[in-house]
Amino acid sequence: MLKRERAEIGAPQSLAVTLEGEVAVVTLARPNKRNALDDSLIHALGEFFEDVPAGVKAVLLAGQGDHFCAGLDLSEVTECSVTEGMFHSRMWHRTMERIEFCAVPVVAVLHGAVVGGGLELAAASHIRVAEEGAFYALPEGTRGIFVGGGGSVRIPRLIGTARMADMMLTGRVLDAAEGHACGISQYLVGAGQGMAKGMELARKTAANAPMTNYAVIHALPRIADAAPEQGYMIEALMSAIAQGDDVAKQRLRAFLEKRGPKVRRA
Ligand code: 1HE
Repeated sequence: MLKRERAEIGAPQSLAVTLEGEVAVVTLARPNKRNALDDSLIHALGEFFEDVPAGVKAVLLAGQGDHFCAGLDLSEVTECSVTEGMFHSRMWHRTMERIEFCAVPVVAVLHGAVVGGGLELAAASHIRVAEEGAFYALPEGTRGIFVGGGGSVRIPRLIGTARMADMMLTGRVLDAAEGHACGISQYLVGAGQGMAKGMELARKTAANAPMTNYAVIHALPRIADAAPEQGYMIEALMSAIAQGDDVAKQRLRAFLEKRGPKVRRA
């Protein structure tokens, strides 16, 4: 198994990156600050996801210590002007878009606090695995601010606008089971099992045809946002492109020649 330290590929201390075969494990590494996202960490995430190292086919995103992420580093914005606040939010948007529209699937492992910008970060990932101790909140309401990392677009897609409004207006905290039931996580596992499950899923996605992963990451959310008649056209184009790829042809032939995997009951 190939395992390299991020130092070889260049990143600040608050972001640890190791390569495990075809999966890059990207870890928020400010446990003393509960992985609060300061500018340097947001930049580092943006740089990593803008240019995922060659050979990486999936990313596992996690947080060091007892929590996934405490959201925005509040110490950095207390003196912000309106203009600085605007640019700050747009800077977060760039990073979150690089994650959502990354070249490869991103699996986030959620444990402990997944709050504010931490939930925005989780929402920009493609698959979320939650451990049973995870909890979700949007304390922006109680802090006198608003989400600024794309959360108002992505979080309602997961849990609906009404639930998000409730979390922001009342400070409601969802536990892992509630978060799972309302669509934050696709997988719910026991305490300490998140990384193993996340790695298993990341490896599964890494084994897909690259064009299928590309279509799911780039075409699916855009089709979902499009008017149906445009969605059907984008789907037809994407479908024809994916089918035309050599990898798809080989996989289809393998199934017909009894060499490909069958779908099994869950
Ligand atoms: C922080 C941050 C932070 C912790 N910015 N420093 N996010 C929030 O409003 C969540 C604020 N954090 C918390 O509610 C709690 O820290 C936790 C529930 C996440 C964890 O509690 P706990 O008891 O494990 O840790 P702690 O003792 O509260 O915090 C440990 C240290 O981390 C402490 O610093 P220290 O120097 O006193 O040791 C905390 O001050 C520090 N810390 N969270 C800065 N967020 C793009 S817009 C996004 C908008 C938002 O994300 S708003 C939500 C912000």
